[in-house]
Amino acid sequence: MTLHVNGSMVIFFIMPEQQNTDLREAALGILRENDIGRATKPSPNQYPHLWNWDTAFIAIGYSHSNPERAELEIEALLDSQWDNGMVPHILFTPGETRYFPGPDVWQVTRNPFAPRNGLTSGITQPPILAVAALKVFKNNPDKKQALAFLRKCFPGLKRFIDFFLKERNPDGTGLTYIVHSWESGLDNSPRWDPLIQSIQMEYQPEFNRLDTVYVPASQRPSNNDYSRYIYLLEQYRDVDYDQKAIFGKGLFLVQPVLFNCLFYWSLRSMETIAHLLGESSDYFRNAANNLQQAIQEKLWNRELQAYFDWNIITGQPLLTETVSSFAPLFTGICTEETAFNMARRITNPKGYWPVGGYAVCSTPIWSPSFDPENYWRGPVWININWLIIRGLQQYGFFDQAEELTRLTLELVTQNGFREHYHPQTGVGGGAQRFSWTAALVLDLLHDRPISHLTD
Ligand code: 9WN
Repeated sequence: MTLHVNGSMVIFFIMPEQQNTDLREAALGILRENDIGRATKPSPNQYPHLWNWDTAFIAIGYSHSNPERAELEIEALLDSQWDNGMVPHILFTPGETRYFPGPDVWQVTRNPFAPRNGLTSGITQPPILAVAALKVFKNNPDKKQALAFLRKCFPGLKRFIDFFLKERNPDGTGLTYIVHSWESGLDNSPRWDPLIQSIQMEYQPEFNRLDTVYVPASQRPSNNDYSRYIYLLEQYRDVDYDQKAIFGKGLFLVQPVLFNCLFYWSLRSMETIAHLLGESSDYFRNAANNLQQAIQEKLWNRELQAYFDWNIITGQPLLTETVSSFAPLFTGICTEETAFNMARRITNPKGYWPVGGYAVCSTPIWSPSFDPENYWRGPVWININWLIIRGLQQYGFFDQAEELTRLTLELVTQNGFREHYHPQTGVGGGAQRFSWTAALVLDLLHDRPISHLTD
């Protein structure tokens, strides 16, 4: 049995229980290594700031062993919240220059709602913070402290929900949209190719990439795509990050399945949190019910029997199937029949679960865009597996969920805590010593085999 930690290989000849203890210790070591004070960065060099949905996963990881730290992670991220409720996708570490684009490029203080120190990006990321807050509450045996934490972060969590319902709700159903592929969290997914490529740039942005210093360029977006990412940023900066003006530009406007399913899960979590605090939960329950209906009506494609993102610019679905099409499984909002079909597709060796390899591919093997090494275009991601495991459990596919849990833990044990993994060989790619991989391994180890049924 081998365990790779911090790039070096440690050899173990041990029984499974001991193996789990070692993996747990190694995972906690990664989180400690990435500690930057009140919170944890995603990885030592590639991502040296705080990222929105990474922080939520990290808090979940910490919640079993160190509830105070888990609470602090969420509080630190909420400190970056804009006055319009948006929790930005990045909270920058002062003086840190290893990541591009930094605060000098974003220049968010042009917007009256941005924090006055300007140390954030101007866009958001998948809203899973409320889900994390509720899990942190549930996993803390000291309920007095746990309740005080919920009370403290409730206003911020609510304002983050409000942001989507007020600023990003064109249909009035709560089906929210994103304005940049970075907001999706699955930045380089082939789903975005047609949108990114159709952006007509009026000029070529000038910049130096830093994301290929620590990670091979072959695992990162092309220069062509990256120029368009920066072009979008500059276009939004030009309108001072005003939400209406960004919408009006019509450059990248999508209502994604995964993003909306996470939003739905957050609304349900907020319903519970409000209830625990003795507040009215009607607002969240109504919003969740409306969103559930909107996902079914707008994102479900009856003809193809699958969920697809909606491109607001063309008024058409984006008919590129990737792993994110399965998101309704973990929210529990699809029918038993659909869940059965999804489970069959996920376990298909020609699609997402290669024989002798590792599931779940972020883009199916049969797709012309499949690339086993380029991020979000094929590799396995631990946060996605964590969500799929929950989905399989929700619909009673316990054997498949258990097998995916086992494979996921084996993948990390043998290849280290990487950002993502080659689905056929298991070799790690992207950033090294990646925090959410460590955090979600901690959660999987803690809860085996049935972890999320009560949430
Ligand atoms: C841009 C930090 C983030 C994750 C995203 C992942 C990647 C950033 C990048 O890293 O995105 O936000 O520079 O590639 O795609 O999901 O939150 O880990």
